[in-house]
Amino acid sequence: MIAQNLPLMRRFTIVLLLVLSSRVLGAGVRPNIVFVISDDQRFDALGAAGNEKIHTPNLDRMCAEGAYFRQSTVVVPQCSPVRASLLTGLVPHQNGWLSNQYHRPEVDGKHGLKGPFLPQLLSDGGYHTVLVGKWHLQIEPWESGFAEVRTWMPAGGGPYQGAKLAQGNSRKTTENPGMTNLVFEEDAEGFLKSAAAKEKPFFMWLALTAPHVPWTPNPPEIIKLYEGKTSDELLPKNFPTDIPHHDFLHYYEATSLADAITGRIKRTIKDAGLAENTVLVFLGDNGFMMGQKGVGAKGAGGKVVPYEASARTPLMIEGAGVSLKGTTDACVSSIDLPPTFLSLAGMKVPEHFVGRDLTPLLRGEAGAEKAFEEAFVEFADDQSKEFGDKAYRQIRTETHKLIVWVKPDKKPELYDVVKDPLEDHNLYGNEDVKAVQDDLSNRLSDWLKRTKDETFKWPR
Ligand SMILES: [Ca+2]
Repeated sequence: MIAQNLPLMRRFTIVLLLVLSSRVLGAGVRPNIVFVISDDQRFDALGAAGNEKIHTPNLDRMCAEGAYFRQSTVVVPQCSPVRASLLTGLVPHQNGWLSNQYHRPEVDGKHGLKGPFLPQLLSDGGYHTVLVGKWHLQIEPWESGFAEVRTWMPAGGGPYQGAKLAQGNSRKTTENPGMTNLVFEEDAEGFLKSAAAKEKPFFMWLALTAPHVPWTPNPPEIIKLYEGKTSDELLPKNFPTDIPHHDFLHYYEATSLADAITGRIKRTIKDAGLAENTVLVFLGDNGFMMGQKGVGAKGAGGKVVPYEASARTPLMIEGAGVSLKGTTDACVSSIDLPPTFLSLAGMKVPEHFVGRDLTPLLRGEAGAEKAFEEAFVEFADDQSKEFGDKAYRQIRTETHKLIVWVKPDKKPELYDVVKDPLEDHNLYGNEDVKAVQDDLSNRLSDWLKRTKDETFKWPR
C-alpha cells in the first residue's frame, strides 16, 4: 500500500511507476486474448509458408513479428470436432464429439458436451468472454461460458453474403444482407472499440467462415489481387500439376479476405490502445486437400484425412509477452491452445486438459521446444456412413508421420514429410526405417494409454 501521508504528486508518481513497471515486466498484467479462427485454410495457403502466389501480407507479418508454428497440426481436421476440442481441452475420443456427423450418444444434443469449458474457466477467472462468428456446435455459446454473444452463425457454414446469422443469446437467425465475414469483422471491431474492452481483461473468439466454401463473393479489392489469374496458375509449391484440382483462384481470394480482416483487427487493437496488453492468436481450424490424393477436387469435402494439406494449418501467436519471433519447428497442436490461453491468463490449467502450455516457448525459454517433439491427430468417428471407414490415429514429428487406421485391414502409413511432402511413398514396413517406425509406434501407444483411448488398440 502507498503511504497515505505522502504528498499527492509523489503518491501519483509512485502509482504511475508501479503501473508502468508491471506492464514492462508483464508481472500481474493479464493480457487480453483475441483468437481468430479461419476455416479450411491449409498450411501452405500462406505466403510465409513459401507460397509466392497467394496474397497474405498481414498473416505473413504475424509470422515475422510473432511466433510462427509452421509444423502445427490440428488435433482433428474437421470443423465441429476441432471446436469441441478447443472448448473442452480434450481430444475427440475423450470428449465424444467425434466428427461433424457423429457424436457419442451420451454427449449428443444441446446439453451433451461436458465441461468445464475454456470460456467458462476464463470467465470464472475474471475474464470477459466474447463470441463473434461461426459456432458449429450444438451446445449454446452462453452455456459454455461466453458472457457476450455478439453476431454469430449457429451453423457450420453459409453464403459469403446474405447468410443467416443470430444475435445474442438466441439461435434465432435472420438473413443478414452484408458480406458474412465483414459483418463478423465489424462486430468484433465494435467490441474492441467499446468501453467493455478496457474494463477488464477479455477473451474474444472470432471465427471467420473464410476460406470455407463457397469462397465468393468477395470485396472488389480482394478480387483485384488475383485479376487475370487462373486457378491453374495458382497451384502452391509441390502441388501436383497432373491431377484434377479445386478452384485455387477463389480459394485464395477467400484466404486473402481472412488475411485482410485479421490485419484490420490487429490495427483496431492498436487504435483502441489495447496493443500493449493483447495477445493475438491466429489458427486455421483444418486444411483443405484441393484434389491431392484424390480428395476434395470438387465440392466441400477436402478435409478429415490425415495428410498434410488437411491436418496441418497456420498457427501464429504475437503480442504482449510473446518474445519468440519468427519461425519455429516445434510440433505444436491446436489442443495446446486451451492450456496456453489459461496460462496466459495466469490461471491454473485443469489436470485433465491434455494439451501442453505453449507459454515457455512464447517467452523464448531455452529448451522449451523439447516438450514439442511430436503432435497427435485423430479422426475417431468410426460410425458414420460418410466417414466411418476413414477413422485413424496419427503421430507426427518434424520429419515423419505414422498413420494407423482403425479398420484393421487397412495398412498403416509412414511418411518422411520432409523428403516426401506429398506423402506418395508409404515407408511402413521398410527395414531401413524400422527404428523410426518403432519409435513412433511406441510414442503413439503411450499417447493412447495416457488419453485412455478405449476404442482403439495399438499395437495390435
Ligand atoms: Ca473448417
